[in-house]
Amino acid sequence: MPQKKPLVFVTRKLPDAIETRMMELFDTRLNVDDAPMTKAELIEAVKIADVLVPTVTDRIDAQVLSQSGPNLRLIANFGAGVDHIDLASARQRGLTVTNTPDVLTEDTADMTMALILAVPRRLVEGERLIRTGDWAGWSPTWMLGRRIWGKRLGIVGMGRIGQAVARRARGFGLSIHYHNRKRVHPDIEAELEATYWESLDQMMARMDVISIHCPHTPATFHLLSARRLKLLQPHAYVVNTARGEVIDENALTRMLIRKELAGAALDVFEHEPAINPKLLQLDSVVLLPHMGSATIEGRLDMGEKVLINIKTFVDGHNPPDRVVAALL
Ligand code: 8YV
Repeated sequence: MPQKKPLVFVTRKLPDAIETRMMELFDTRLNVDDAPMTKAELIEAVKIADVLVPTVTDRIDAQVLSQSGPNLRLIANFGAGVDHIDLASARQRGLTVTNTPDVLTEDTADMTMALILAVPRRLVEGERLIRTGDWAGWSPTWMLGRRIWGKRLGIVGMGRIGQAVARRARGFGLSIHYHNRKRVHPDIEAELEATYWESLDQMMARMDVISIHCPHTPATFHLLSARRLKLLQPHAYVVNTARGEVIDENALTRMLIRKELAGAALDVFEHEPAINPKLLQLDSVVLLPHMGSATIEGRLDMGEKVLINIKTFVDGHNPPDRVVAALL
């Protein structure tokens, strides 16, 4: 007798190639219209699904999980960050949770590097001037930015993405400093000529650019609090391609308005897709709509990882990218 295929619910539109393979392998419910699912729709899905494939836009909280049916055993997240999933509840309910690490490291690091360059060199401001027809011609003292070469970059969170950013940044003449829960291996420190700061406060006070690369967890919520942001020097820049919740967005905005900071480049926000409207008025910020890992290649690789995680799990093996591992 052929085995019944597992029922897989995909919450958002994924690349066609991934969806097609998903349809071949599993009894799959797609969301081809790509409308974000409401809480009620998520609850309906977890009631009957064997596997849920959410993304960063789905809040899989304790309330949603409390309604899950007896079949739900795997949450195969499309994305590396899992802060939108209540992992404690998932663990309690004996669920396995997987994610898609590694494959978005280089793309996210590229975008971070672009942002590290964009604000000090006033890239977007300059482009806007051209489009509005406000460029009257070159002048030696007009549109001056700040030099990157020779400055200090403070990386908060020296995991895969932090290290990939450090490698790029060295090519641009930045010296690498970092704060991490754990000091990285001496070989990596040596390769990157990186200086470790056990005290984030101490590092913040000395850097020219701060870039965030830690996950959002209860421990890192508002890690860059109003108090910590005040430690930054007025010529410093803040870059965030990790999670908005790691920075107190309102405190950052206030400091930018008062010119207590030179600028910020943000790809993520505390209440996405809502943004503090005051940020939109500022020339000293570059704002992107959470597109750090948004490449066609990256999305296909992420989808492949999701497929492998589901397939290995339903075949009775440990999926490779376990964030929460239920005892099999
Ligand atoms: C993804 C991300 O686009 O993977 C992550 O954690 O932040 C993004 O790069 C998104 O999460 C997909 O769910």
